[in-house]
Amino acid sequence: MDTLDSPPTPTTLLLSFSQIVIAMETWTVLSICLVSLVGGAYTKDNTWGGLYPRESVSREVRSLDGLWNFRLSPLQDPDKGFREEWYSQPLSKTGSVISMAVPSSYNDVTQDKALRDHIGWAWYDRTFFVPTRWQTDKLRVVLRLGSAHYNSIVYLNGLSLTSHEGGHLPIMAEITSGLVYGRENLITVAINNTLTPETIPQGSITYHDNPTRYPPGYFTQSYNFDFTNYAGLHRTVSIYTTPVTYIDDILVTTDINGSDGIISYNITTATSQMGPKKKKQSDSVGCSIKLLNNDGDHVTSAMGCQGSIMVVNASFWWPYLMSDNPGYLYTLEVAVSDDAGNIDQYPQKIGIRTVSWNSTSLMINNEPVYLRGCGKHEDSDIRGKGLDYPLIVKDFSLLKWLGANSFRTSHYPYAEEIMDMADQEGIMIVDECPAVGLSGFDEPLMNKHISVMQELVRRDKNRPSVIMWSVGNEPQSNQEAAKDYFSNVVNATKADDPSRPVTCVLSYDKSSEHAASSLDVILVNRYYSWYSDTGHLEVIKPQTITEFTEWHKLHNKPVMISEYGAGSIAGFHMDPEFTWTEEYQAELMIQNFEAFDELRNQGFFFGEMIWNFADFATPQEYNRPGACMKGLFTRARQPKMAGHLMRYHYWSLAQKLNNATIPGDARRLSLFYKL
Ligand code: BDP
Repeated sequence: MDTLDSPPTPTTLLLSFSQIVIAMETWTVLSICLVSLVGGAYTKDNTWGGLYPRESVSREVRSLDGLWNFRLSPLQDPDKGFREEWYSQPLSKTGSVISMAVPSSYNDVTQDKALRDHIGWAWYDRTFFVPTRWQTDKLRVVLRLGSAHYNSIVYLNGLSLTSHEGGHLPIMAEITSGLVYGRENLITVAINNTLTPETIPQGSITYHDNPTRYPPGYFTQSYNFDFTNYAGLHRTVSIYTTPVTYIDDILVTTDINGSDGIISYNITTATSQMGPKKKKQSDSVGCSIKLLNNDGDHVTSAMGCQGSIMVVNASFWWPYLMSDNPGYLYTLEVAVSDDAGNIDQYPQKIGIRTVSWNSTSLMINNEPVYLRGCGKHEDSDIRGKGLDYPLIVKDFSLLKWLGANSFRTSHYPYAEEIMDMADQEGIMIVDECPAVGLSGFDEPLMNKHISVMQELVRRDKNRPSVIMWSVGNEPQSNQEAAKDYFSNVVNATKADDPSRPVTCVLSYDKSSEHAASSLDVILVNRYYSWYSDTGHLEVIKPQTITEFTEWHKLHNKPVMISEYGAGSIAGFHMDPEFTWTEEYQAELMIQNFEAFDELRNQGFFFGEMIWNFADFATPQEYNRPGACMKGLFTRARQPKMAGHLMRYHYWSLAQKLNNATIPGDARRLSLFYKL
């Protein structure tokens, strides 16, 4: 939802009406400046493709990651930065700044409680150099922020460039004509973490105006999810070049026929209206593609901006432990040229595989799959939700150690660098949008929800790891309005991508649930013996078997459990097991495993995902010690008893269903668990 010509919605947050008017006026002034800067040619650019910045013979990428300058807007004067035009000069000239790591959440990197708990605007800036060569070579330049949570306004050299609503998805804008070449340029980003009933996800601000109990102007934020609402420039920021005529987007779908693969592609090209004109611009653009295998050897080539190619005896993309060579990726080297001599090239990774489903199963390459996975979070010490390469490697190493073959990007889209790993390691992804715990299903919310799904599909559509879209987690879909709402969101998503099943993770009882009928497959979260019948592990088996069998009977669709689990404090032990001990968590899992075995034997149950992969940060509250403790691993990624147990369980399933060999140490561990 990048916009260049509409008022930035974030300024409405936490502002009184008069403040909104001031903010809108500021925007109008900025828009006028912006248009005059580019001679009126600054067009709305919200139709960009989902291509991640990658280098090629025609593209250069420069990272703007590192230490930026940072300051907060005062809680009681949220629009101070706009009023004083902090973006019009280096932030350090507007007041005192601190260094802030990018990418990272800003909350946990200092000792400052006010920063950790901030609600409202935070400001970042830095300078970067752009070579004159880019101008002489007549290149188009694009700025891309992997994500900024939640609302953001981006300024370049003191002028408003673009705004974006929603974290977890990229923000892009062409900056060719706004740059000063051969000199330092200034980028400023204002970010607001306020959630309201109109944002996705939703939250609310409460003004406590009782002067006998609260200080003047006191307000708090709450939201309908348990993870910390971390904020900041969470992912990588970069600028990159393309020629003036460039590859805007590439859509790849694949099919299989016996041992052959079929790759269908559609290349969208565009010519920059802001960029420097190079000789005569032309409408006639030619495309060619070259397919390379994962050793980089040439497989086949074709001409044309759309078409299909056949790969004889293809190496298919298979999930981890379903093949000796899981996650096989080809590279589709796409080239476009116009008759003014511009040539653009982009290397697009692809996997050849199909996803299909019927009333009982989900299939990859026509083989039924059983999902062995976890719900996860982007969450770690110090960094919060900031992208962190060591953590990515560690998490995939642990997933494979577990014998897991999948995870859900609960409860928002994860970084593209994480998705790259999933593609290459053969880890199947249920790709979820940030609609967690939604309620109040009105049309404006629905339209926003549909746009978020469009952004997500645009970003992740070519990823073989993505086997399903999830339009949300635990909406209040017992409300009748949820029926039409979800049918519209699901249908819009299917219109964008008919090749994958669309789901929503449900929590209400099937009798009061209104979203299920529009979904392709049913995913349900259930916490038997934790949130209900606490302490009574003996009820898990009958309750789980009865309930999931009924879901299938009612909807005649494949069903899986997308969350179950118990909190445990690492190192807290009791025998017999007791809530919050490692033993209780492990025993609860064993009871669930027995129920899942029985459900799987009935033929419609296609997966289990425990909640959660690792303990993760939550707001301050009396029922959680600073974290949701349902992890198989601690937040520092060390296994609890539950982690070892899950390793044995998932590898045993992989042996039974995929003929995998259980690692020796995992087998020995089973002795501890009465298995
Ligand atoms: C589920 C939510 C998940 C929570 C979990 C819990 O989907 O985000 O973390 O409950 O309470 O309902 O641990």
